[in-house]
Amino acid sequence: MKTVYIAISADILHHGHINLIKKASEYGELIVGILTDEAVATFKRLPILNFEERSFIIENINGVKKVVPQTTLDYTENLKKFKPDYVFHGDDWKEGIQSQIRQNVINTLEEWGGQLIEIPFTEDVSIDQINNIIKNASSIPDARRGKLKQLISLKPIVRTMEAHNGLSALVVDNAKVTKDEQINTFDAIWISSLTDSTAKGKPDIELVDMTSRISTINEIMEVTSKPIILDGDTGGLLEHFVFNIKTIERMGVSAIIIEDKIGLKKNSLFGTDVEQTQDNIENFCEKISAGKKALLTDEFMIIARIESLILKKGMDDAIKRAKAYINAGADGIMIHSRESEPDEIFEFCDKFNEFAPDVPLVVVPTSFNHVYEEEFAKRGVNIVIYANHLIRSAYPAMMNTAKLILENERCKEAEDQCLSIKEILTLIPDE
Ligand code: SPV
Ligand code: MG
Repeated sequence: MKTVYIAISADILHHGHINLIKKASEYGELIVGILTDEAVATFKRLPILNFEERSFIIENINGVKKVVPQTTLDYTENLKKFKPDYVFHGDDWKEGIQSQIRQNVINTLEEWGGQLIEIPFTEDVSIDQINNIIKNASSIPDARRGKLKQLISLKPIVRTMEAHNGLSALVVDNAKVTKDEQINTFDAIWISSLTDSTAKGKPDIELVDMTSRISTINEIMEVTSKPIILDGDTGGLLEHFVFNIKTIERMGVSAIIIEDKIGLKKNSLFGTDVEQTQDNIENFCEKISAGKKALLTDEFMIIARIESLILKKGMDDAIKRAKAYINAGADGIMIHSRESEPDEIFEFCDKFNEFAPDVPLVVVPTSFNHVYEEEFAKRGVNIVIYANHLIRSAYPAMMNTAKLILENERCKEAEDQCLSIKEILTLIPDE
């Protein structure tokens, strides 16, 4: 009896898959590689059904002999293990991101004389349309809120980018780069106090009030489906925090990060150049505990942000606070630094892993910007936040265009810097 192998994620099942299974099973005993939850989350998007559910469906389809996990998009590991005589796939992977995966299949099969059989792609299935329906459905609050916790459990690191209005949020939601057989996208959206304030022409001193911040969150939620992490500044007065946090949770935000400062808050990247006061441990723990008590779901996360390194209070203080904040109920810790080298952040990570390896850890590498995500992930960081990069790149581009027009006293010279009129008219679809 010959053996046949196919690999699918099986999260959305359509007649194209059944067609493939039917044809493949005619050639021998069919083994179906099901992409693991980690693989689907890394290479596609968060799975709707988990691995066990997807496997159960597939192993009960006529013609399937057995299902096995496939941990990456690449088939090589499983092919070497099962040495199938045939691999089946639709003929739609000759170009684009999957072409290298296809080549690896051909090369591996050659080792024992196996064969790749490609069947015509089922034309009348629109995966884009199905994905759009899922995207819209997953933007509602109850579907969106839990996504951050899910991503933390499934991805080596949750890649998060700031947004400060609808347009920048669309960039975060839609930016996509194909690289080394995988598609890189952002996983989550950071609503930064710095960029939300800057976009309104205001300083980052908790001057932009909660009503205004909620309006920014709404604007961003209307056009995106990715999970949202809110920069909650100091959280304000405890008495206000417990109300605000309920509103944010109800809206479908996934997490709030509050920093252990009091008084007039200034941006952390000023460090000790300006006067900033750290809250005492007891007070801040009380705020965390009160916040946790006010919540209605266990999906929403309160992440405590430690400012000890920013304020030059030392590593021991940072570690002491991390322990206390976790004991008070914090669902995660953000450690911040404004050093250009990551040494103190790495030292914190190492120490943190000794007592809280399972508590999500967040970093914001604005100043230690040369560190790759992979390095952070290896050190146990779960979320990396690019906290201000869209607005910082937009401003010089706008200023440059403004100056070109002033210099030339007409707008022709600025044209090359701009989106074409056709592009801006079609950038936002009207339905
Ligand atoms: C923000 O983005 O507003 C932050 C991060 O709080 S930082 O600016 O680095 O303090
Ligand atoms: Mg901030």
